[in-house]
Amino acid sequence: MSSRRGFLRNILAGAGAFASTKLLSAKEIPMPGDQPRKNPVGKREIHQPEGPPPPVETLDIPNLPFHMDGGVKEFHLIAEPVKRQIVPFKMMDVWGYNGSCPGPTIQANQGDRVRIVFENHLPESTTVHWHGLEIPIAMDGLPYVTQKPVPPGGRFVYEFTLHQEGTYFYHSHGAMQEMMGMIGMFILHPEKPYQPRVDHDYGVILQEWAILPNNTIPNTANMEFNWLTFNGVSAPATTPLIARLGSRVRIRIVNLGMDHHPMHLHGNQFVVTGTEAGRSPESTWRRENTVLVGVAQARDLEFDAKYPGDWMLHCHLPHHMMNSMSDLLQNAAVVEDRMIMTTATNDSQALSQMQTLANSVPFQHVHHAPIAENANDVLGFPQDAFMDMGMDEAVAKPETHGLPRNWSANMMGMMTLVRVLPPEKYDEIMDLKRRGVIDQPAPSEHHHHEDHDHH
Ligand SMILES: [Cu+2]
Repeated sequence: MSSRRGFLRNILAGAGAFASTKLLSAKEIPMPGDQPRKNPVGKREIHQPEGPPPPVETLDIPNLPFHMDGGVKEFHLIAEPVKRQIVPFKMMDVWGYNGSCPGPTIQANQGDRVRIVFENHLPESTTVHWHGLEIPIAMDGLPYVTQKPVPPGGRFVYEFTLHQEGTYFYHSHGAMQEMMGMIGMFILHPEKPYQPRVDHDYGVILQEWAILPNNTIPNTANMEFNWLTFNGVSAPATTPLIARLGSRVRIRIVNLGMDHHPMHLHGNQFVVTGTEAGRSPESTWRRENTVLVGVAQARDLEFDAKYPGDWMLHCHLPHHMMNSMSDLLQNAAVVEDRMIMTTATNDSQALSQMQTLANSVPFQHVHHAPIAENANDVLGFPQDAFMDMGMDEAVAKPETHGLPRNWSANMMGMMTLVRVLPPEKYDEIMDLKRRGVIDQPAPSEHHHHEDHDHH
């Protein structure tokens, strides 16, 4: 397999000129909650026993704005096709709501009367189902049974009173539309604040996609998922969850896909304080560090952030800790001993494809993870050496400020970091966020190869 190492080297060394593209907007999203924050996040006292609970942050996903119409909170929700960049080198054509996939997060309070004016900008009929909400049957969003499907260009007004609290979600009730991405979080803040109070409240939606190489449209009937996302992006494009040292953190995780995900947090124990049915009694809380989030379920985790560090939060299924390499595995030299079906390509076609990819994304060198001289003589090589591709610059944002060089190289699929930061470092990142500054990591110690640059 003499071509293997050369192929690998070409992939990994092919660092194109760095294009300073801003891939994901890191700007702060205005919160729809009624209660404005009394203090800027960075100045908030640690672990306040009193005061309004923080709003939920679904990183990489906006909130759905509302306005008051008399006593009713009115939201406008539009189903439509969406382009979603999963990682710097992969774009998806999916369906979602209001330009976002997953759809924007709806936040309301227990006791609110809400009206969701829904418009369908899809080329086919759809409805919206409110998962777990106890509402009148006419509002349930089940096509033909509780309402007529909303035709393309049509609209339907959902209106109901929210008497529950907890982590819920909305989604299309068409199975294939679900797999095209049509889900969003629906947070119901409790009338009586949960105890103990948390300082950070994050939301994460788990999804999976089957996208063939050279394609951008998910195959919604396929069972081989090659892209696994948190809030519509895969690591290393996932935005780290920032927590101030000494704070209490809640993470709400929702799963809508074909697989269950054992979600694991490094270095900390948490308790599961809620499910898709709302808050659980404290007597049921037990210490865990891995929680299985089944399809259609929600799990709220809480823990005290008492250990400083960048702790990984990830799905522990190995195949969900990868980004699709099938796009890259079209080279017979790499593929011949693996059961991976690909389109027919010869070595030079595959290499030129790889070069295009390498030139479009500032992959970094992997000199930090060297391979043995005799690597090609070892059966099974390459495994992770094939996968590690750093792209710190391409995914840089305020929340990645200060991470070690090449942190992104081993981040793939359903992974993110929970960064428990001492107050000064925490404040620094909050300040970068407020000012909308995209932090650029320190330049690599290694030079970039220029010989494969654009011509
Ligand atoms: Cu998983």
